[in-house]
Amino acid sequence: MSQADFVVVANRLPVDRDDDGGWRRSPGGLVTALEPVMRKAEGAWVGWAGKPGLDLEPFDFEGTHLVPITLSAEEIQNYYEGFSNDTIWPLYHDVIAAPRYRRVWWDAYVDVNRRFAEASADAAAEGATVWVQDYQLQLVPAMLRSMRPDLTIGYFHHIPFPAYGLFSQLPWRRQVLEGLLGADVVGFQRVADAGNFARAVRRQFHYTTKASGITVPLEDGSTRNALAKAFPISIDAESYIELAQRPEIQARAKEIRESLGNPKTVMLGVDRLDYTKGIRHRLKAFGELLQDGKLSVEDATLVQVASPSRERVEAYIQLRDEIELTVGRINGDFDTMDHTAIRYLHQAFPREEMVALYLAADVMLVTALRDGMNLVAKEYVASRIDNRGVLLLSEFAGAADELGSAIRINPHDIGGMKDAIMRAIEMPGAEQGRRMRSLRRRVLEHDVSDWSKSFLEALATAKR
Ligand code: GDG
Repeated sequence: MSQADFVVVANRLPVDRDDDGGWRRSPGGLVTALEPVMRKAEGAWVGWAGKPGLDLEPFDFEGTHLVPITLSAEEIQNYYEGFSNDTIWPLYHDVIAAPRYRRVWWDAYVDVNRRFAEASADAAAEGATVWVQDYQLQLVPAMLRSMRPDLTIGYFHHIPFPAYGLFSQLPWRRQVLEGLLGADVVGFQRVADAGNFARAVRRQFHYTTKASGITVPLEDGSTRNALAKAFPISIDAESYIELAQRPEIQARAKEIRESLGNPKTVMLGVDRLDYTKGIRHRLKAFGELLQDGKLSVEDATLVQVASPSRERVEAYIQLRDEIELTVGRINGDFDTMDHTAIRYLHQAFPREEMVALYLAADVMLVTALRDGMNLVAKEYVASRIDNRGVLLLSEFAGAADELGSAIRINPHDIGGMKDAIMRAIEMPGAEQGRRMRSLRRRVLEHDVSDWSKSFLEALATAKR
């Protein structure tokens, strides 16, 4: 079997299977982020193909060697829906929902992580660089290091790393830290995440940390160095600019506004339907503004795209019910024959339509209660080639560290959020332009290729 000098390991392969058995490049944060890197490197990608029990041989797709990992229906339940999405996800997002600690889930997580590590060890050439992605695979770095000490191993954590007081709830906290410390570089979205990780390592193992370096003792009495540092992820900004410049997408943006009855202000939310995104808080603020008579449906419509996500995990089923009840109530109370308060779409759209929505929206609402980065904020900014529009951005999203010219909000403060929405709606064009230009400068200067470049450079340096 051919072996690659560069291997990405992620829970999912970067492709989805059509009903007719063909493959399509999949949408979503991580794939969007890594696609340009992979295209250049001609590397291999190890991941699950997205369907239970699917047992496939490795194959090539658009210049990448894909190595599918088979997961049984039970493993998906325990490793993915259970430990990854019902233990780690809520714990790492500040226990917005209660994490569930189940030993059968942990056992499956260990087994599946080992399978990913073995497949990666097989796919990697002598001395190769392996880049492990995200919280589903926290044990892979150490497993891989023990199988293949010749490899250079990076790990990037796309979601927050919580404060020690929360992290320490995890019954398997030591195993998880040991797993991550197997990497030469452990990358995080925010400086605070890297700090939380280093603190957890100090508290659990009493290892020395200095600047971003962690000294990890080895069995033979020597030490190695692991770097824990922030590498804020970004987007392929050029591709959003290109879409935003297309006349048919601009025409579609106009059409969207017309179909909403041409309200003075179109507000937009785009999220996976997830309790971390603060969708309920956003609806509450908007509903109260209508109730208070500060806004009417002729003034403002909120378009909320809530793309379906993790639909078999209980907390998500419940959240969907709550959101849909709230949307129904607000629309029932305030809609007229010609205008709606909230145009709610529990659907996924093509990227072209997303950019048309970004162009149609005067105000973009990113109200996450906790979010690693939030790429939607950056996509909105990149798409605004007209330098208009206002971004409301939660301070609990990683993007807030970079996008200082957004209107910053605390989504728990409903009163503050209402004021911020009114300020955004009323913001003069000149101020919108000033802020948007500065936001765009940041996103265009630091796009996803800079992100991967800086991570991979740090990795190369760390190994040397
Ligand atoms: C995780 C972290 C971190 C959404 N609906 C549709 C659609 N999307 C696209 C967006 C964006 C992506 O999905 C979502 O990325 P986010 O960053 O906003 O959030 P997560 O999915 O939670 O991603 C996050 C990210 O990883 C990367 O590190 O920023 O903090 O939680 O690109 O546009 N795309 C299309 N149709 C949809 O309906 N085409």
